Amino acid sequence: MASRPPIEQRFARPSVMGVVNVTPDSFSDGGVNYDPAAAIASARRLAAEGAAIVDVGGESTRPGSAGVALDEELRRVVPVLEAVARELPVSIDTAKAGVAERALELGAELVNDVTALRGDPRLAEMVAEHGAYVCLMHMQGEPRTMQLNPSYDDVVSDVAAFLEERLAFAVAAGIPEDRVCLDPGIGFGKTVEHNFELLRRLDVIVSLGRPVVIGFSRKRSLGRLLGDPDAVTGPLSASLAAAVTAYERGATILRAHDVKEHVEALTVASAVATT
Ligand code: HH2
Repeated sequence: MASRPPIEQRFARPSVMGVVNVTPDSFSDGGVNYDPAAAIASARRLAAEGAAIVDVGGESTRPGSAGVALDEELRRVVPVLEAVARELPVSIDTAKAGVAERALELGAELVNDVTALRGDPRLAEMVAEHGAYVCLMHMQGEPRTMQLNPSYDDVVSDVAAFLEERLAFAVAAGIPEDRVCLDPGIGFGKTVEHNFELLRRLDVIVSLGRPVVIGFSRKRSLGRLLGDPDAVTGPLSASLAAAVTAYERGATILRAHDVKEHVEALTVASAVATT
């Protein structure tokens, strides 16, 4: 098992996780990084702009998407990982053990699994064997159908109970607790109100004792809150406000597409918090 510091030491609060979607169909970027050369250049740019880690993904999880086969996901991400995973801090956004294994062999240090180790029975073991960091994210349902009728008794306590259970599952599978971070999964089986309630009461998720990741960047709830009921994305201005308020409520890692602007906004917010 690789020796690594606890994730809270590895990623200071706040840290920005830059997004590189090597996909033709992500909701947020219209396929700009589907070409490997473009994805490699983007990863390097995001790191230079101050991303603490670059999250490389080969499968869109936007509402309505059906997923991709293992071979296709590998075909998309491997050339990018080969070029950058030993040069930059990299996470792999995947639910497949076969993709995670290749990424970890190529130098990725974190597995970002939107299924919180429920999607592939081999993934927990893979993370444990490699001593990798892992992000466990909450999602109600699956991407294809998750936005049809999201419902909770109380979204914050339901998500907290889920994350607590998945953390216990990860630890039982041999993943040290100090390698795990948790994410309430903004936009994954949630209405606009659910997403904002999760931010409003983020302290409940933070009190689980693990670093919290928030990915509000460009998400449709931002565009819908601003008055467009059919929005499929949200603007940068709103993404920055969501990231800063998440940070102020205790989030550690902010997952974002526009890294430079997020680093600048969070630098100001953290100067206020610590001086
Ligand atoms: N959001 C997306 C994908 N992965 N991972 C975590 N931990 N948290 C998130 O909020 C999250 C995530 C969706 O955003 P994006 O990658 O831009 O889009 P797509 O899934 O369409 O590629």
